[in-house]
Amino acid sequence: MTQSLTNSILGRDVRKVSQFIFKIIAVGDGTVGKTSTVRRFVHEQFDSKYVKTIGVAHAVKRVLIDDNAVTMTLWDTGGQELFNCVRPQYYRGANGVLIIFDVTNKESFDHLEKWLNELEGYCGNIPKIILGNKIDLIDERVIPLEAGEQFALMNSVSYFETSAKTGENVFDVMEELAKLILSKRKKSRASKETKMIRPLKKGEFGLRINKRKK
Ligand code: G3D
Ligand code: MG
Repeated sequence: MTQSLTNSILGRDVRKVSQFIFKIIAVGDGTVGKTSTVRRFVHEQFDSKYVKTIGVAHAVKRVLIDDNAVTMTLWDTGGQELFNCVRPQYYRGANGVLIIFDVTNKESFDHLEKWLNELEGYCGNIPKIILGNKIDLIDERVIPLEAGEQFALMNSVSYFETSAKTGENVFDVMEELAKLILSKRKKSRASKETKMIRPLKKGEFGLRINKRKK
């Protein structure tokens, strides 16, 4: 389970805890709830009256996942989704992404394809999760759960529904994304280590391999 690092690291042998830093970004149309989702996760609050930041801002949350201390840096566009000039800086080095739409806004759902394509172009195949946000607005919902699930399935991406307002599922989503990134990191580390194992060649590292006398 994901827990706040400061609370749960106490009493553990810190040397046994692996350290990771992940850059997480959120993409999606304006007003779908990117800033609110990040704020809910990082600050555990929802505030509809906050002052919108300008430019790319980021917040940090440290969590413990099994024996891995993960520093999640969550980037926010600060409402500049339409400005192409900030995009490359935003996408650069991202390890995982939340693709968010608003279940009460059909257009934001129809644009998921565009966000997936843009991501592929900037980041390649990085761990990603699609989020249908604002599920607390039950009467205004226009995209049913099944439509979100089907789109995600067709694109081989996990799907969650959230409410940044009530906090429903927000921590579960972040935990899932961190786990996906961790498992990708560990796989790539393991494959690098495997590549390092090979028979020594004659003379390598000053090693003398004597030929057998016949
Ligand atoms: P963005 O960063 O994707 O542009 P914001 O979206 O996080 O700024 O949210 C846009 C508006 O949607 C805000 O309303 C915010 O309060 C609201 N919102 C975000 N998430 C939810 C949610 O889960 N449920 C509900 N009911 N509202 C949500 P205002 O009025 O401040 O513009
Ligand atoms: Mg925003």
